[in-house]
Amino acid sequence: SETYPELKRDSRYSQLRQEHVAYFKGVLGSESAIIDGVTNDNAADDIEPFNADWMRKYRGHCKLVLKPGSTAEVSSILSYCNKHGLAVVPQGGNTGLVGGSVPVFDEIVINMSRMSQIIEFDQVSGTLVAEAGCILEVADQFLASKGYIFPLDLGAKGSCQIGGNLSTNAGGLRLLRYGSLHGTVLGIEAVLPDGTVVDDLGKLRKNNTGYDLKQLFIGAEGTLGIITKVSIQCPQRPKAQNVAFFGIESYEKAQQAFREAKGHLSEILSAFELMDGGSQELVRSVTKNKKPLEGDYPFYCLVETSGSNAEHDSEKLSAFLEDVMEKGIVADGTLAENETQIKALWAWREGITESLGHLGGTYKYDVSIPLAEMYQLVEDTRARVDAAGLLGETDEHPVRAVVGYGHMGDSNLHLNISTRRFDKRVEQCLEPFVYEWIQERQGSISAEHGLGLQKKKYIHYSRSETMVQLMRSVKSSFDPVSGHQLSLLHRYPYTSCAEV
Ligand code: FAD
Ligand code: 2HG
Ligand code: ZN
Repeated sequence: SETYPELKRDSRYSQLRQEHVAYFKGVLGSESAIIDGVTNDNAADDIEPFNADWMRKYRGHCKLVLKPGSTAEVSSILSYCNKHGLAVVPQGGNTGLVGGSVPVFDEIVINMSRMSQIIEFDQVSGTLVAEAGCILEVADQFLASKGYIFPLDLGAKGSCQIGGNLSTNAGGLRLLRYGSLHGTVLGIEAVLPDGTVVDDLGKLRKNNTGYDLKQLFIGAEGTLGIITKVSIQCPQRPKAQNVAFFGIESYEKAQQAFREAKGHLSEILSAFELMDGGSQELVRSVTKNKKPLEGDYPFYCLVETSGSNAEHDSEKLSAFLEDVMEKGIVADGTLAENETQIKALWAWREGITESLGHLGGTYKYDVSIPLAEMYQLVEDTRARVDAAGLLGETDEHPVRAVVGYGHMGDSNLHLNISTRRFDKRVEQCLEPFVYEWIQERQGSISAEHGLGLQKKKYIHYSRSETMVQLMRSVKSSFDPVSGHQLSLLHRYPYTSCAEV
């Protein structure tokens, strides 16, 4: 492939032939469930969106997209691919940010968008069962009509699917409040590489009978099987939500504000997000929206509360704001007074990824580092890129800005290097520098986005050889054929044809 000259297609994987396509057409029945570029040269344009990722950074060359409509169809497809040595890549909403959701070479895309039904909901316990292709926002709107909320929220909610969310173990904006999917997911149904259906779609909160194997699929990025159904515990939708937005003079003070927020707001605190001045300036330059605060600050925090009494929560939030301003921790702040203002404030945080997407290419590092040192990574990276002569305001500099933001409440930083165009010199300046920096501090090179193609080869910066070997053996038990023969670990399901 010209896209990845450093990677080689593993020749043990078969090339797609007409007879394979004929089999899949028989399984799927409906014309709209298959995009066939193998026997039809005119399908290239229709296939393109399935080959390119959200950032336009990763691109495959698949010629066949299959959209199964049932677990039985997923099972027939995988079992046939396994027998015939055909490589596949599972795809949800294709909003992943690490190059995991698109092919590398000519893997068949198994797109889950047709499996989007809500299957059942229990009004008393709050248990939702849905197909994996259900869009996160659709699930959440359904739950809103019942007085419940999906325990995960993120900027891509309008496109990402719950099966994709589980597969990346997405964290998002309210992990602080609702915890990780490892805690809220009650059960899954999945199909293994050989077509075996794993029925672990339990609805029990407690079940200590042996290993909790469903946990392995959460965050597996499709390497162990395709998730087809999900059962998840949903909390009551909070009756009241309030949001405050602060301008802060230093990172030190942002940490103090976080401590104070926990003290003042305790059980109603539902998000504490950090944005640096650079990230907010980029959002402003794209959206042209009026900034929430008059002045410019090096840091901003967004604090959200979710509770059952708007007046009581708002009093608490105002008292908190007053206190931190009096103590000189926060330089300026504003409180949203209604739903529209809440949305407008959140847009300054949720809209960063999309705004950066309009400006060119972004190199993204999604990392966990102990809070005290978290922002130092942004400063050190900026200094390095600058020293290499890559950062500047004019077109000959590939890098426009080095910014940081993220889920401060979870010690999860998003370091983003916004470029005018993707440029290998920038990548070489950043990698392995960033990964080494994180390793020195025992951080994680993937806090919530996964490894994908981007970080597959860097796993050792965050995991010991023993851990990687254990992961290999798990992969081999779920996928004896490709797991064993190719020792593939990450990103590639059972049968991706990239040799790494
Ligand atoms: P895809 O991108 O299609 O796939 C992701 C991975 O899962 C791939 O490896 C794919 O092969 C695999 N996969 C997909 N579906 C299945 C399935 N049914 N079975 C097995 N494997 C499957 N992530 C966060 O953690 N927190 C955030 O706050 C956040 N915000 C985002 C904001 C924006 C604007 C964007 C574009 C992305 C954001 N992301 C965030 C990244 C992304 O991980 C999530 O959007 C989401 O979890 C991916 O879901 P998806 O359905 O798009 O999956
Ligand atoms: C977020 O928190 C997402 O907004 C995306 O995880 C982060 O674009 C990014 O780097
Ligand atoms: Zn995030």
